[in-house]
Amino acid sequence: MTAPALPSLPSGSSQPAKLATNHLGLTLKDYGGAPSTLCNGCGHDAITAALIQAAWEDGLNPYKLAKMSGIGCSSKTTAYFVSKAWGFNAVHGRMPSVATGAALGNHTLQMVGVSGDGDTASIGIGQFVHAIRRNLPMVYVVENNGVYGLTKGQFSATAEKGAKSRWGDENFAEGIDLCGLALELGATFVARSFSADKKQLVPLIRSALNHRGIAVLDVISPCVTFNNHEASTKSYDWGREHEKALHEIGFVNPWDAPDVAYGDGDRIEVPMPDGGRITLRKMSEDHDPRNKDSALRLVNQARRNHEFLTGLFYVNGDQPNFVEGMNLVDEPLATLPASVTRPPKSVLDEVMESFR
Ligand SMILES: Cc1ncc(C[n+]2csc(CCOP(=O)(O)OP(=O)(O)O)c2C)c(N)n1
Ligand code: SF4
Ligand SMILES: [Mg+2]
Repeated sequence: MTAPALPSLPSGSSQPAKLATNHLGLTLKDYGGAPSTLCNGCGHDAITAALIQAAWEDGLNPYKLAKMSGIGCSSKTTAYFVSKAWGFNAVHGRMPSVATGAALGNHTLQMVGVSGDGDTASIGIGQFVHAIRRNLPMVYVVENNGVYGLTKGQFSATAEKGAKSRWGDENFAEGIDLCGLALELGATFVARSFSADKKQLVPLIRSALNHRGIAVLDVISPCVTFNNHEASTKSYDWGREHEKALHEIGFVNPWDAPDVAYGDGDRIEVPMPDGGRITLRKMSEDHDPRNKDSALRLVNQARRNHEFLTGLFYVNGDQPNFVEGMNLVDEPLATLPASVTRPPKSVLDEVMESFR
């Protein structure tokens, strides 16, 4: 990915004056992308709508966004939002390595990765593990439908043991719980949501966008073509009947209206590094998302009880991210002149001499 010379943002003057604008003067439409080619009703498209809404509400600069993905129906999502942003569609399961390079090349970009359960938990699991271990500064969305949608609905590694396929065969292996895995690996932001729950998903994405390290968002996203039948635990019906939200979540940026109201009573506020804050109002559990032991207990309990628990499990905004740990210069490496990035032979000779 080459370093962007940032063009100025459109004035929005081509939009009718009545359309609402965010703090950059952009309308929701400015955050749109190419028309989706996914099946009608696919959960992934609802996540796209939530991503667009969150990016608009949060006033994300489209020219400062890098959308990263792998391969799968889910990985096509990055084409369907913020068309003015940068983007890279990597090899299957290899998005984290490309994102790592992009983060080092230009650490001023906001990185959003979109992957699938196959792309992440099957072929890409090694890459996922190291992106978390390094606290790569990115929002990592897994559009989790329990199957390889693009290749006709085989079970993925997140399908529960005993889950039935559309054709009636049974999954013999235990499924991987991506939130549990992320917590064990030290992820600094871990949440689960449901593609049909936009009210919860939008503030979760906004919170993730304002996190300084890796923000893992496991979003259950029904595949209407291959995994939306009666025996599925990743269908719309199952999700709607079983979803148990931990809390009512909101996100407030410094430029949001000061009178944004989130009800009182059992409310936690989590300040974010850039001055924004996450607001949480207790719903089903007494859980403080700054408490990792409690997060692990809840995720494990939900897994044991076959419950579909959603919300923000854990957040820790204090840990340095991968780029901070690298002690990079302030200017993006990608825009440094060759005279700085390629020292002349005389400098290399000096280095070699110092080893003699
Ligand atoms: C190296 C490699 N192996 C296998 C494939 C075939 N393939 C394409 S997408 C995919 C699975 C995608 O599943 P998932 O990430 O869950 O996305 P979904 O389509 O379900 O959204 C597979 C196995 C490939 N493209 N490249
Ligand atoms: S096959 Fe499944 S995952 Fe792929 S677009 Fe269709 S509904 Fe979505
Ligand atoms: Mg899938």
